[in-house]
Amino acid sequence: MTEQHTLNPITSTPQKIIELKQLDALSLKQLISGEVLAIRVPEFAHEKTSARLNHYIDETATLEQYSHETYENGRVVQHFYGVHRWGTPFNSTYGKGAGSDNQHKYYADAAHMRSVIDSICAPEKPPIQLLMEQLQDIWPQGAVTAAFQGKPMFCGIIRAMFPETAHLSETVPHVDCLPLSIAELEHQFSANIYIETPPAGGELIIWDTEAFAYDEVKRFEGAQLPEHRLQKPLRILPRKHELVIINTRRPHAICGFDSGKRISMQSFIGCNAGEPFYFWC
Ligand SMILES: O=C(O)CCC(=O)C(=O)O
Ligand SMILES: [Fe+2]
Repeated sequence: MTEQHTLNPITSTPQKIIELKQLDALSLKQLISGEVLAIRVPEFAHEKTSARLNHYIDETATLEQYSHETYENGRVVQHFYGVHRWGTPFNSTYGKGAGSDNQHKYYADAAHMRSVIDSICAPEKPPIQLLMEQLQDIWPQGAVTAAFQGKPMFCGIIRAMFPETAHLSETVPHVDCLPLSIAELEHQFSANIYIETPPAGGELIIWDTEAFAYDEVKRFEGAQLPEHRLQKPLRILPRKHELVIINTRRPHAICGFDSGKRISMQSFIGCNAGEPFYFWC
């Protein structure tokens, strides 16, 4: 991508990024309406849980490249933007038929990862599970593991970034949007719980522009996002153990860093009026 998206010093609009001790329904409504662009909950993950997960990721887990999909001439094209992953993401099934090996692997890995992550975090709950339970308490329709194809999906993939490749994400603002053919969602959010953060850098940038509609997501597939939608970047420097929720149909990007690691447990969260929040990744 070109220099034009290189991130400048950021103008801040503090009231659009809110920080809470605990999630509440009003803040979620503001996120859904677009009044608020990000919710931050510091100290969301238990210190011990982050330590246990980090230890396992260092010693045992096999990391792979996490790619981001675009569609070019109707074909799914996967790009590597410097994010590694532990766990199999749903976008690995895109462009593969029903019953494909990729689909079998996705659901098999989802079940496997659930039990591995549960046992690493025990006796605590995995942070993404804690989030789902809090939403069950505070949101009228609660929150569920998505099963858009009839089987429970994966929630809580591990995303890991390292100094050597982290910068690849910086100049490539992206939006994440589940294909309409899988489920029609009014809104798509992501929750990242940062279990390791670098000493400096690694900011999450979210642009203050309308969330992209389905037809806009389609129009800009495989292309640069339009410059006029990349005018007002807001910067979030994630803290260790913090939860950050954003609308992933707004352009966002991650800044590079020179040392340390940046690791989060992530899930997408789908939202339709009158329905529970749907978790998947
Ligand atoms: O790592 C982050 O801070 C954001 C990750 C991201 O792009 C997403 O959750 O959609
Ligand atoms: Fe994203």
